[in-house]
Amino acid sequence: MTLPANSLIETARTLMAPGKGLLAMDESLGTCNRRFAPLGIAQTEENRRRYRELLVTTPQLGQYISGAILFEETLFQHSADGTPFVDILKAAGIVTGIKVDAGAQPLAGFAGERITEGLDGLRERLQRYAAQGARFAKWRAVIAIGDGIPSRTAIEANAQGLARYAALCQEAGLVPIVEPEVLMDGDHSLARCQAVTGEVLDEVFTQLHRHAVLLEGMLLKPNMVVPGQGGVPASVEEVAQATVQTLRRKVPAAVGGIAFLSGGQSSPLATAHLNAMHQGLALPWPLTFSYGRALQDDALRTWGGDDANRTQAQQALLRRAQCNGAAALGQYSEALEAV
Ligand code: 5MM
Repeated sequence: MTLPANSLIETARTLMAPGKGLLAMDESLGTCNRRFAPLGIAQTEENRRRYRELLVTTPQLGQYISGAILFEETLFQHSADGTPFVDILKAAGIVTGIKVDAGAQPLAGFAGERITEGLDGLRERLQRYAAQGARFAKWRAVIAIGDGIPSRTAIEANAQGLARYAALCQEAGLVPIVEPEVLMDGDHSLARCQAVTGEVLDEVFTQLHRHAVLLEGMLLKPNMVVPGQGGVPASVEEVAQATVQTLRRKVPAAVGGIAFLSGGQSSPLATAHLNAMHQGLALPWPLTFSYGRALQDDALRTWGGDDANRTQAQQALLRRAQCNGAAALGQYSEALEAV
């Protein structure tokens, strides 16, 4: 009999396979609507289904994508010919995951800060998701940088939520992806992002230990250490160096792997940053991507709601997946963009 711990570790290893990363396609209704609106795509369930069918049926996607994070609606959807998306992913060698948080809400008493909700009934939901074929899950907490924020209260409350979620996932046999995102909004410096990211990671791992989460059977999905969007820009090397330094200081070597979010960076920049992180010191954990926008932006724009553009859109997704797969090995070069 396979012990649950062994199967968690095995799933985590599969997700962190060399040269592969994760496709985050778990936009909630509001986020998906915000992506569709500027392109004039009607914000309907059928259009979300069509778009996500395009993504999961991309030929050769499994060469570079180890896992796909789905929104709950998508987990139970089918392709036009009636094949469940979960089966399409499985046939492509891609592990199915599910976003299980219920989104971030204002944190009472702390203006400008948010707390991620979704713990109520989570144990039961996880059973349902596992029965539908999900083998990993994701929960995102958001931390804003600004005047006097983040507060210790926001950091501690969000870290505790992440740890309680992670423990419930492991109980259900699902690998938790723990996503504490320090936002890029603002004009703060690279150094400020590094300090806040470090403080958040310290608290997240304190809480994960308190909640007895098996580190080898979980993955971390952090932000890269970047200046705020309105701050003084940093070079690719500065971002890579600050990010790796922070993670080496704060993330235990036992963690199954680290897969970054892109957080609003342009697609090529997110690739270049990941690649640069593989040019220096040996790393104690595999380091790859779990991008949403930085994998999908080109594909969504190319599709634009019209299935006549489907093949080109799939090629755009595959291109980004291939470039980031190379970056996860430190083998990316701009020449790959033109292949
Ligand atoms: C930070 O967002 C995650 C990674 O996406 P990017 O690479 O675009 O930053 C992403 O998985 C996110 O958690 C999902 O898109 C769900 O977000 P919402 O806002 O819809 O809950």
